[in-house]
This record gives sequence, structure tokens and C-alpha cells, in this order.
Amino acid sequence: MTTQTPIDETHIRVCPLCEATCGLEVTVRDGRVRRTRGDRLDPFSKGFICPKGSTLGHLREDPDWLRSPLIKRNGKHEAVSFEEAFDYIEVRMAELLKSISGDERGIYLGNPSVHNPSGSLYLRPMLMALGTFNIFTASTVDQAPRHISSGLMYGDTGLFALPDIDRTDFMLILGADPLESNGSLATAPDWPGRLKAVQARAGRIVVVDPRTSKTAKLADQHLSIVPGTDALLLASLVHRIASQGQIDPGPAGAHITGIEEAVSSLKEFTPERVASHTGIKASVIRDLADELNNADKAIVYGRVGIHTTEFGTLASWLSDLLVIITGNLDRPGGMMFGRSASAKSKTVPGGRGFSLGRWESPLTGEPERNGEFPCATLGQSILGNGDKRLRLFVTVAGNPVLSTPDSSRLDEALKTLDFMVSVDPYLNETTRHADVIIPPPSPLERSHYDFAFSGISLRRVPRWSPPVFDPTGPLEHTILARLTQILRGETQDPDRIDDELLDALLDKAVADTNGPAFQRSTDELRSQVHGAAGPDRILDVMLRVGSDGEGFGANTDGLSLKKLQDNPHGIDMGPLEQRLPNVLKTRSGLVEAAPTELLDDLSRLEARLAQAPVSTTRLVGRRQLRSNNSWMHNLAVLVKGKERCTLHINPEDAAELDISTGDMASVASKVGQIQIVAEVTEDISRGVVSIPHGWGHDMEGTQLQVAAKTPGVNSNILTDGSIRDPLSGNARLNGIEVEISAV
Ligand SMILES: Nc1nc2c(c(=O)[nH]1)N[C@H]1C(S)=C(S)[C@@H](COP(=O)(O)OP(=O)(O)OC[C@H]3O[C@@H](n4cnc5c(=O)[nH]c(N)nc54)[C@H](O)[C@@H]3O)O[C@H]1N2
Ligand SMILES: Nc1nc2c(c(=O)[nH]1)N[C@H]1C(S)=C(S)[C@@H](COP(=O)(O)OP(=O)(O)OC[C@H]3O[C@@H](n4cnc5c(=O)[nH]c(N)nc54)[C@H](O)[C@@H]3O)O[C@H]1N2
Ligand code: SF4
Ligand SMILES: [Mo]
Repeated sequence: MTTQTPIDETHIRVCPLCEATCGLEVTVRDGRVRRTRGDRLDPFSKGFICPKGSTLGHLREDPDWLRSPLIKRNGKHEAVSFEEAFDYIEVRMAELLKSISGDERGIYLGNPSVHNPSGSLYLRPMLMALGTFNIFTASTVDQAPRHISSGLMYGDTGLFALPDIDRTDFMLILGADPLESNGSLATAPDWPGRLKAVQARAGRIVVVDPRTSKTAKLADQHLSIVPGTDALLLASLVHRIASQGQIDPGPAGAHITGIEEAVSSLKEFTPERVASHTGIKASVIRDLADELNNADKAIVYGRVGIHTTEFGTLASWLSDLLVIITGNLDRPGGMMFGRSASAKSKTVPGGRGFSLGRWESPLTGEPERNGEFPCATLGQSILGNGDKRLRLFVTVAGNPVLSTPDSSRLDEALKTLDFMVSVDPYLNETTRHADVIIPPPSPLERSHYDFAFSGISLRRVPRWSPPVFDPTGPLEHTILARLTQILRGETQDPDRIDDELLDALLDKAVADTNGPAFQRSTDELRSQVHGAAGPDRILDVMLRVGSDGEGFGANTDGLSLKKLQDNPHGIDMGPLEQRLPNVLKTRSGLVEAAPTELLDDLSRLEARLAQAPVSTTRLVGRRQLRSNNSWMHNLAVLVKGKERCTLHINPEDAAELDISTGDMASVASKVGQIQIVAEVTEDISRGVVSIPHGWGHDMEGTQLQVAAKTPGVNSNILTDGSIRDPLSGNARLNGIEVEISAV
């Protein structure tokens, strides 16, 4: 008798869970993941992994990850076959679409849709088919201010100045905690290693945060700031440098207009005047400005903590302005623009520019910004305006009931829809309202390529990952394609959507006078396309006609899907490169340092400066390494250990309120009230409290067995959706006025 030796298979793939894009080595035996570790041969992540990275096998085996669709009948969700679910949607939609206009349809797209090639490629046709302006995404509880400031300054809402951490001497980090979050709008694995490397080459890191975050602890200097006042601080840093007569944009200056105008608009914001508002002494602000200005190469990197405030877009603009006047834009070691391997490079500067408010919401009157409406207005849109309301609603990869403002009201509003479809693997706080839930297979069952993050990556390292397991149901792109066809009233034949997308790309390639495939035959190109139907074939074409592409034979060393398949650990194509002026899409072809919309908005900041400094307690969020917004709390390996959804409160504040660690505290804002376990800690400043978001898994009708055992509370019950940054529509999630009391 022979005993069979179990054989381990090793699979290399990129982790799709956060923006860091770490390479993983997944070992499989007998159809199960036995081990996951960082891929040491990955040229970008070099073996780095965080606790979430090793949970892809757990996600696949989570009994609550839906394997079949659910239909809601008589208030209860029942499992059905995929065919039955799609047929049911077809019948219900056909009926509804006949009687409702585009104004009564809407969609919410959540964060994981950006971490998935299906979302990057297949949502666009679905949005077109839905035929509505009612588009809501998680951007407006996140980085919308950055999109808007980039639109106004660079003419492109998707073009972000990225911190070239690996070559810098000085980093000013505001409102970001990459040691917990692993970074955002600056894709790079291993922030701890990268930040320590800055210090190891005698560079300095200054962190501005009301909490002594993990990143603040690593920093050389931590400045505690009053929440919501970063725009004031940033304006005063610009003021200080200007008042010393030291503005020098360096070589990038040739491509920038409006610096004088921008700087002179900030006359009010002296370090002396902003000091009492920010809680940072004028002398400290002056020293910080001088240090930033004197550093050879410097970065100003701000994220969620500065964007999700009332002055988010101003803060985003002012941080880039600071980079410009210190000569650090488009400069190695400063802030630079990324380049995606699957995109074509522009060859001339300039474009159509960017404008705000191209249309208005038929339901709330809210102006459009970057093609969408603020998700803080979703509840109000669903309820409508008397004439019209949202009747047909789709969610893809989103859990707005936990993740967006005024949660309790949104939860109620969702009950009034006529028909709701969710593409989501879980029956959670949002999808419990859906009439039909269609689950995609787990990430290990699909191929992967980061369309979104390769464009904002601090190194260009294209990597493609094959699926590790066969899918247990239709892949997400097929689900989206079928929904698209249902919305169009066509027969469900998802291959046709694939062909449509591919043909459109090939048509564009042969018409592109500067491209490698100009005037070739599309039939000939199509016969050469490599990869499985779906995102892979499309990726192959995008890579091949992209700026480093194989060009369908024109450049045999160039990129293609085949080349990525032959290099499973990825291909390192080097650090960020200088890209001005060709990347710019402004009408002027220049960086607009002083956009009118932003100068106009400064009056609001001046008004704030004229008011008394805030005296009420302010609530801020915090991220935790073992969590991921609202959706990974159902994995026991991640939620085990001590309670993490706690109220952080400073010892002196706690003593005054007679609150000790472990006590229940009440937190009340203008719009809601919650009770939560207190955790007294020196890691938060006086007058500030912190609660992580994404918790509150104790709602009826969900199926999250593990999460329900440690539900935590939903901090967004406290978020007032009516307070938004006006230019971007982004909700204020940080700096919320609250009252704390012992229970
Ligand atoms: N108070 C406060 N609120 C915040 C924040 C904060 O800092 N403070 N942060 C905000 C930010 S930055 C963001 S991005 C948002 C996030 O908010 P959302 O974008 O709504 O994301 P999640 O709440 O994480 O919900 C993700 C959903 O996607 C599903 N999902 C997971 N993987 C897949 C997949 O492969 N395909 C599909 N179709 N679905 C999938 C999950 O089951 C879950 O339902 O939250 C915001 N909310
Ligand atoms: N572990 C984990 N990682 C994640 C996520 C997650 O939920 N968990 N979510 C992912 C997503 S969707 C995103 S967008 C990124 C976000 O990544 P980051 O932007 O790094 O987000 P946070 O860790 O929330 O850091 C925000 C910091 O801002 C501080 N802050 C709050 N208010 C203010 C203020 O007014 N001024 C200043 N200066 N600071 C303030 C908070 O104390 C906090 O330390 O993380 C991603 N990675
Ligand atoms: S840091 Fe992000 S990409 Fe890297 S392993 Fe963790 S979750 Fe995955
Ligand atoms: Mo986010």
C-alpha cells in the first residue's frame, strides 16, 4: 500500500484588501489554503504583509460568505440558484423600468469595487445602462476633496501628487496613520519600513494628528492639532514661507501659474492668528515652515484626517501649494505624479479642464461634483422631494448603513425603496434591505490586477495574479455584465459585454495616430489577444497599447499579459518619474495654483479665523490594523482579543467626567447618541475623543455570526450629513462636536 504525500502548491498573488498591494505567497494543499506569507521575491513589497493579508483563505472559508444569491420574500432572505436570481431581477426590473424615469434610479459603489478589476472595467457600462445621475460612491466620505483640488489644479480629478517617500529628506504627515491603514492615495507596501528608512538616512518625519497615533509615535515630532483646523495650519505655513520672501518653485515653476495670487490670498493666515485655533504655537509653526522649506527634498502628505472635514478641499489645495512654493512638486523626493502601466502617456500638456456643478440632483438639488452626488445625501435622495424619490437602487461592494453619515436615517430610508439589488458577498447591515443579493466569489477565485492603484503607486511594478481556486459561482464581471443587460432589456449573454468592451478598445487602438496599432486591422489584433474572456483580455490590450506596451509586435520587449504571466512576482519598472507638463489637463496646460473656486472658498476659512477657537469636545475616528472599514469583522482571526471598538478619552477629561476604562460612556452629537465602552489613554489630546468606524454589527436580519459576537457600535450614527465640505460635498467625519457623559 502506498500513502499519498500531500503536495503543496504555491501561488503568488497580490493582496486586494487595501491600497498597499503587497505580494503574497499562498500555499494550498488538498484544496485549502494552508499558509499565507509575504512574497519575499516581490520587488515592491519584499515579503511585507499585515495581519489582514493572511486572511484570504479565511474569507474563502467563511461560512457567512454567500455561495448562492438570496431573494427576500416576506421579509426573509432565502437562498436561490444564480439562474433563479437573475430571472427574478429581470422580471422585477422589466416591470419597474417601464414606469420609472432615470431620476428614480440610483446606485452606491463602495470601496472594494476599486480593489477589483471587475469594478474598474465593468461598472461603466452598468452605469450607462442604469441611465441615471443618481450616482453615489464612498469617495464622498473619503478623498473627494483630493479629486476636486486635483481637478482644479491639474485639470484631472484622478491625478494626485504622490509622496516620493523612498527619496525624501523630510515628511510632513497630516491626518494619516499609515502604520495602521497601510497608506492611501500613495500606494506602497511596508510603510513602517519605508518611514524608518527616511529616518535611517537622517531624514525627519513630523506628524500632525490630534491622537498620538502609531505613526505619530514613530515620528521625530508629533504636533497635536485641534480637529478640523489643518487648513488654517497649512495656510499659515504658506504665509510664513512667503513672508520670508522664500518662494521658489524650482524647475516646475515653468509649468505653474498663479503662485503669486494664491500666496497673496492668504495674508490673513499668520502663524500668530491660527495658533489659538489649531492649538499649535506660532513659534512651532514658524519652525516647521522653516524646516520644511530648508529641507532639500520634502513631502506634505495629508489624508483622511484632513480631507473628511469642512475645509477638506482647501486643505488638499494648500498642501499641494506648500509643495509648489518649496520647489518640491514633480521632483524626486518631493511630490510626483504616477504612471500606470496599462495607460497611455499624454504627449502634450493641456486638455478640457475641469468644472463643477455640471448638473443638479433631481431629488435634492445638490450640484454634481466629479460625476456624483455626496453620499451624505443618499438617505434624503431615497426619500425624495414629494414629486420623485429613489425607487430602484443598486449597491455594489458598499455598506453605507455603517460607513456613511446619519446612519440611522439612511437605514430607515432604505426600507422605502421599490426594488433593491446588491452585489455583495455578505448579508450585512445594508444588504439586508436588498430584494436580491448576488454574491461574487472570494478574491482567491479570480485573477487580479490593480487598475486603480497602479496609477498612484510609488513605484511602477505591474503584477498580474492568476486565480488560485476555481470559482464557486459566476465571477463578478459576469454578474455586472448580466445586470447591465437586464437594465438594457437585452438577453443575458455576458460574453457579449466582454466583446463590446474589447472591440471598443481595439477600435480606439487602431484609430490612435500616436499608438503602435494605428491603422492595423481590428480582426488581426483580436486574434492576437491573450487571456481569458473578461478582465484579463482587456488588460492584455491595455498593456500592449499602453506607453510601455508590446504594441502588438511593435516593441517585443514591451508589456503584455503574457509578459506579466512570465514574471509572477511582478516587473519593477522603477520609481516615480518627472511628468510635468504633459500630464496636465487644464485648459491653460499649466498647473493652476490659484483656482477661482478655491480662492472664493477662502472666505469661509477667514470667517472661521474670525470666530472664537472651538471649545466643545470633538470626535475623530481611528483605523486599526486588523480591521478594514466595515466588512472584515466576521473573521475570528482578526476580531479576537480585546474589544477594539472603544471610546478613546484623555485621562484628565475622563477624570473630570468620572469615567474609567471599561465604563460605559454616552456620546451625543447633534444628530444621534450612542453608548460605548471607554478606554482612557494618553494617546489622545484633551478635548478630543476617538471611535473607530465600521462597527455596529448587532442589527436584525444580518448573517454575520462572528461579527455579531463583538458588534461594537456604529460611530456614524453621530455623523451629521448636513455638514459637508461645500466644494467636494465630502462629509465631515472628523471634528464632530459631541458631549460625553458617564452612563
Ligand atoms: N466615521 C467614519 N466613517 C467612514 C470613514 C471614517 O474614517 N470615519 N472612512 C470612510 C472611507 S475612507 C471609506 S472608503 C468608506 C467605506 O465604505 P464602503 O465603501 O461602503 O465600504 P465598507 O463599509 O467597507 O463595505 C464594503 C462592502 O463590500 C463588500 N465586499 C467586499 N469584497 C467585495 C467584493 O469583492 N465584491 C463585492 N461586490 N463586494 C465586496 C462587503 O461585504 C461590504 O458590504 O467608509 C467611510 N466611512
Ligand atoms: N486597518 C485598516 N486599514 C485601512 C482601512 C481600514 O479601515 N482599516 N481603510 C482603508 C481606507 S478605505 C482608507 S481611505 C485608508 C485611510 O488611511 P488614513 O488616511 O491613513 O486613515 P486613518 O488611519 O483613519 O488616519 C487618519 C488620521 O487622522 C487623524 N485625524 C482625525 N481628525 C484630524 C484632523 O482634523 N486633523 C489631523 N491632522 N488629523 C486628524 C486621526 O486621528 C487618524 O490618526 O485606510 C485604508 N486602510
Ligand atoms: S497591507 Fe494591505 S495589501 Fe498588504 S497584506 Fe495588509 S491588507 Fe493586504
Ligand atoms: Mo477609503
